[in-house]
Amino acid sequence: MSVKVRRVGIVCYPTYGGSGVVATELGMSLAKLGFEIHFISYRRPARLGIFQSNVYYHEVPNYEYPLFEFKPFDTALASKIVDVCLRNKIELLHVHYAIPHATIAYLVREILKSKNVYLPIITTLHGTDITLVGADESFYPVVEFSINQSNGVTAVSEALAKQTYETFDIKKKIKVIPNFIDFKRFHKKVDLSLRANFAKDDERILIHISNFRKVKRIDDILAIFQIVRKQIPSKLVLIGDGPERTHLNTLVNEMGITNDVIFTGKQDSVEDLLTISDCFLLTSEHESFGLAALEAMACEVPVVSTNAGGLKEVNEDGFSGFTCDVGDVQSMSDAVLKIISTTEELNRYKMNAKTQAQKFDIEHILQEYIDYYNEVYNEGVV
Ligand code: GMT
Repeated sequence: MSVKVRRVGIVCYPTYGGSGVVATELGMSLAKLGFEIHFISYRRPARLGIFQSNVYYHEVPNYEYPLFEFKPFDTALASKIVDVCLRNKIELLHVHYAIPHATIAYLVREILKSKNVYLPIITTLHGTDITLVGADESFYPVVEFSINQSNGVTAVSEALAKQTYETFDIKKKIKVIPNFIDFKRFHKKVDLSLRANFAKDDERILIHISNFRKVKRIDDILAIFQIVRKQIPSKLVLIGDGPERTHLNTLVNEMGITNDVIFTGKQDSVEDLLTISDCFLLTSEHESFGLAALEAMACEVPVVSTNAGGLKEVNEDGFSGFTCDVGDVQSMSDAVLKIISTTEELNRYKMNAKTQAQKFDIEHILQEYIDYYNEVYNEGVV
């Protein structure tokens, strides 16, 4: 008789990165359906919010010892997962981002096997765990081995699955389950009073949200903005923070656009800021999915992005916005101008953006994860 999985352990990065967001939203949504969800991480995941029934959080201790110049975090994480799984009779472990989580999951499964406990593991690949970091020789053999050892493997886009097969010798079938959006949270708000804080009535608002790493090519966003603002009065809102922030501040000063570029820092309610925006920019060199673009589209904000990785699957070229080659600042500027030049066109793209986002409604995608959990669990039952 086939078992329906109910108790799930979820391991993720707790920071603002997209993989942690996906893992947290997934777990919280499953909990609302009656699943018992145990998050295991070194810090409370950013989107976990207030108490919710069926959701538990287990923190990995940060063990100090003078000998440890580099703390053996992986060992502490594995030990914590073993403990949580045994105490709570976890039926399936779902880890997000392969490094080091797929490797830790494999170790945990083998430890439990030695105690005659069955624990299948699913690894979800998110992007740079394959494209940037995973492919680096410092990690390559371990990442390849660990992916192959997982009972189930998912990727957040077709492009990422393809790239994983191209980069590693993968023996497993990778199931593509795209990232999703919860329209209960991400939708256009009615109250637009916030807008006056950023722009005048006759100005358009361009927006970008990320963790400000080089891979996002935010210099290109500034270059696009420089071209656009010469033709249409606009403001650029940059949400987030990260290693590029200081460089971007300097660049904005040098370009003489300080008064028109607003750095808000990290924000929790990005949906409020998206609601008042007219075009979302995502100029990344690599982007396995582009969750931030999907969040923008759900709030009726058209997207101008590169065509890197999975972005073409998320942002339909010519419909919800436009996709252009990486670094092609002129084409991306033309695309923005096409979208924002008249209110009529802008409104059409806004509606299209929402329609496109509806393809990724959590209501459909959640069931794909549930079915896959059950399939993977029952495959390994002897
Ligand atoms: O960007 C990363 O380095 C890792 C990861 C994260 O944790 O934010 O981002 C990736 O996962 C997101 C969620 O699946 C995707 O929406 C992002 O496109 C992807 N980032 C890249 O591929 C650069």
